[in-house]
Amino acid sequence: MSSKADMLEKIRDAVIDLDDELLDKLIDEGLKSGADPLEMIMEGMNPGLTVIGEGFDTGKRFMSDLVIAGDMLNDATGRLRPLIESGGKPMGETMVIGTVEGDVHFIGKRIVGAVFTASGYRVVDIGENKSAKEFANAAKEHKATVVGASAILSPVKAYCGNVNKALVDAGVRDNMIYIVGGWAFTDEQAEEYGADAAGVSAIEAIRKVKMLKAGEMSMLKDR
Ligand code: B12
Repeated sequence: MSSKADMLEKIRDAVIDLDDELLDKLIDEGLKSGADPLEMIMEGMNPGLTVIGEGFDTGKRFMSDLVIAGDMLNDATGRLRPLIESGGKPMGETMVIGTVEGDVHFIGKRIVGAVFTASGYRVVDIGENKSAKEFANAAKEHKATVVGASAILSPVKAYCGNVNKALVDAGVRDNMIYIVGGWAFTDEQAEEYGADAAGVSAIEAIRKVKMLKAGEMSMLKDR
């Protein structure tokens, strides 16, 4: 394989062509050549998904393409996740993460979980289509210091406000960082929904949580 950029482009094209066998082969080759698993996902597969998503928006792609792309990505990221997670030294804190009510996307959320595992968190993934109460119950049960709500679809992003309210009502909101994220989530929306920060990628999520903990970013005051 000639270069990293070349490899990432081939991965992107395999996703665009919905060619799962080729994607598998490219992942093997990438791993053999020492490529970073997270980079293969974020800079290879993700740009391919954007092309598929845009095609779906403009009527050139169908629901079946989203389903196939989702299955392919689920398999590929399932293979890579253990490699991303490895090496994390447990530091005694728990993150609870889930996808909010009305939304079933989970691939990105699982990558966020893997990155937090790699940073030493015990990650409790409560699943998809979860109510605000389920987030609050899990946060309380597991004494979470970080709660992450994934909201990929635009119409469900406001539901993150319900999660914040449930965390406040359960009396656990003051002792944690509440971070929201997903496709095209903005910091302004995060603030409006009572979250301390928004992350549009797994890397941004862990970076912002570390900054909030270190006091390099301020927590939301009016929860
Ligand atoms: C695969 C896919 C699906 C699969 C999901 C498979 C699965 N189980 O996850 C299926 C087929 C089920 C699906 C269904 C639908 N989908 Co869809 N889907 C996609 C697609 C192609 C890829 C999503 C993905 O996995 N991306 C890869 C991961 C790695 O990226 P990510 O999800 O963005 O996650 C990263 C960040 O967002 C962030 N992040 C994610 N979660 C969290 C959480 C926290 C706490 C933080 C901090 C950060 C964070 O970090 C992640 C890693 O870096 C996207 C297009 C795209 N470009 O993303 C459309 C897309 C998300 N889908 C879309 C739509 C419209 C739908 C449907 C409504 C279609 C329909 N008409 O039925 C349904 C909704 C079903 C539902 N109720 O949820 C739209 C959303 C548009 C919008 N403005 O809301 C998109 C953008 C496509 C498009 N351009 O039109 N979809």
